[in-house]
Amino acid sequence: MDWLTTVDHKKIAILYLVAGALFFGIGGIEALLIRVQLAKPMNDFVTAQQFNELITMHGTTMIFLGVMPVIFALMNAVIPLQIGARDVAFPFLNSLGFWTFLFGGLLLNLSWFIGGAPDAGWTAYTPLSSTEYSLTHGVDFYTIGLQIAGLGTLIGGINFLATIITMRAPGMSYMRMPMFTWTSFVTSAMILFAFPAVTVGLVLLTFDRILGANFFNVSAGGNPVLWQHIFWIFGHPEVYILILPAFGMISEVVSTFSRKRLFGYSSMVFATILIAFLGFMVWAHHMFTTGLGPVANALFSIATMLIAVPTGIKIFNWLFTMWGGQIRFTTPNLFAVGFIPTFVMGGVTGVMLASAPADYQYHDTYFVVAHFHYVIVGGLVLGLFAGLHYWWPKMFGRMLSEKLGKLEFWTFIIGFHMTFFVQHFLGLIGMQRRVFTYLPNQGFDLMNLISTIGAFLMGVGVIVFLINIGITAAKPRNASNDPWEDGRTLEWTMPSPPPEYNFKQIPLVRGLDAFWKEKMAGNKEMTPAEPVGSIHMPSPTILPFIMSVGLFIAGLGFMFTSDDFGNSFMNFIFSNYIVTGIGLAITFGSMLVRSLYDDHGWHIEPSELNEKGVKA
Ligand code: HEM
Ligand SMILES: [Cu+2]
Repeated sequence: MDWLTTVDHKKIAILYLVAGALFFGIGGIEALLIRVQLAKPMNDFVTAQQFNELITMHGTTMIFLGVMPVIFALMNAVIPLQIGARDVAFPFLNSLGFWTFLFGGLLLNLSWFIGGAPDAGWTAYTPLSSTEYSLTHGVDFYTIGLQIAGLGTLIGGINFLATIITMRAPGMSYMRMPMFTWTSFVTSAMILFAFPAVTVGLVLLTFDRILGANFFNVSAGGNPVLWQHIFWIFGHPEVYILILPAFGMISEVVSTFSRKRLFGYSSMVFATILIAFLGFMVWAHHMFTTGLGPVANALFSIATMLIAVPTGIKIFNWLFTMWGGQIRFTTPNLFAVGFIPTFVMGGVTGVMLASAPADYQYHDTYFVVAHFHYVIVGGLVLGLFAGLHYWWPKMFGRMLSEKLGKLEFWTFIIGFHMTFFVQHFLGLIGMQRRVFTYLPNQGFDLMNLISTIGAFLMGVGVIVFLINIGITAAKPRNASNDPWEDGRTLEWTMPSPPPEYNFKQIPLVRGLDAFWKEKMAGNKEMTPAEPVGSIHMPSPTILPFIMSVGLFIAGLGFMFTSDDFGNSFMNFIFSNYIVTGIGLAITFGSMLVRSLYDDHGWHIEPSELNEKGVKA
């Protein structure tokens, strides 16, 4: 029960992780079903409609519901510890962000059972996603589910911005912040600017579909290309929202396991900011073939290619960090080292796609599919595995098995390259993306089969990870404060898992890699910046959960307003917005309670400070 009411960032991290694992699993099964269908030509394992639903839900689930929460899980678990804070800036909002995210995701997946799954691709291009071509409620689930989930992401981003700006320990200037905190900070700023765009787009599409508006309807003066602009001005930054935290994780892991400080720290910070800026300037490279004209295409081409510069800076800095270091190939470091060449390959195909004339050839082929899987799976997912293995002992107090970790790494990365490497060539010889089957003897057969086998091998890698987690959970909780022994940042100064108040005394930061600096000075602990005193804690609350349930009900109610249920009572409550109203009343009611009822939290007194600890 306390999981529903918790406002502790460390427990919310675990909630995000569980939710992420759930959706990642669903998205993974969808991927395997897609690959089964494509394993041989003229296959009839699923129908064309089911195939469209599978690719749409796979893409949507993976990007919005699979990897985002795992990123948020690690941000929640690590950032307050890395900056020497007792919590995030707004613990209540932190929990609200999680629950809206979860209920949005559940709503989206409910579409499999009622109303039909979305089928217009994860980009939901109009007019394909209009009521004219998408007849089921699928796209309504998409617009409303993502709206609710996106609210959670936006809340989370704002919270991390406020946390990192205001809650750093004394002495931790911006240029002393660990790299993962930096990239999360920039990611949060990107969320703040990118998510409102998709919010607006989803509202417009919802209005078109449910209230009969005409924003994207050509016959009534609307414009479908408008949707593409709105989607990608969010969508391209979104891919950097995903990759930047992974860059941060790789930086931490590579420097820890090389026993060296990160090479070129300030250039890393600068490159991160530059990538974020350019990330907002290049969205139309997704639209070269829509007829923007040569001037726009050329400018967006060049802007896109420029991103390779700060990205290259990062790659070389990681290599120089390893150069001359005492490298240890632990599981996290294997994933980090495997990440580097894999991500570079994705970057190279990105620059190829950025060339507008070439893109006319590659666009909407498997080449694009290969590109974005190299960056998202080969980049982000490998980064997440590195980060999860690295911080697992801090989050749960137990070390994952290294043996199984290595097995998991090799099956996953071999499976990954088998799956996606051949897709470059499939694209170049003309296999289109998003087609549910293909004719035999076009040269597609063998490579598709290899791709499918590789996908199952990746699945094996994930299962080995789950087994590893299961076995580890049965072991005693005995990880030390600094289980990798070469920890450099503040999170390694405290017990694993940390007590619920994090720091008994807020530490004084005296340089970059604060803990390492103290170790080198011969100190075992940080110097405290304050005397031991009573610690103020926020109270647990069920309100965020209830607010999110309210939004969930309102969303469902709104979606079915014009349906005929063949039952006069059901028709009445839906078409008169009664269900919607009840849902909104629940949400606004809880907001009212929250505003009227003062809750000042509680205190942990110095005498209790040694007993309390979080239970993971
Ligand atoms: C040097 C860096 C990069 C460059 C130059 C680049 C360039 C491009 C271009 C030009 C396209 C459009 C291709 C087309 O539709 O014809 C594209 C698609 C895509 N890229 Fe990248 N990219 C880069 C990095 C990334 C990263 C870091 C990610 C994600 C973490 C990413 C994710 C995607 C996705 C998801 C698509 C496909 C979207 C869709 O149509 O469904 N890219 N990229
Ligand atoms: Cu892009």
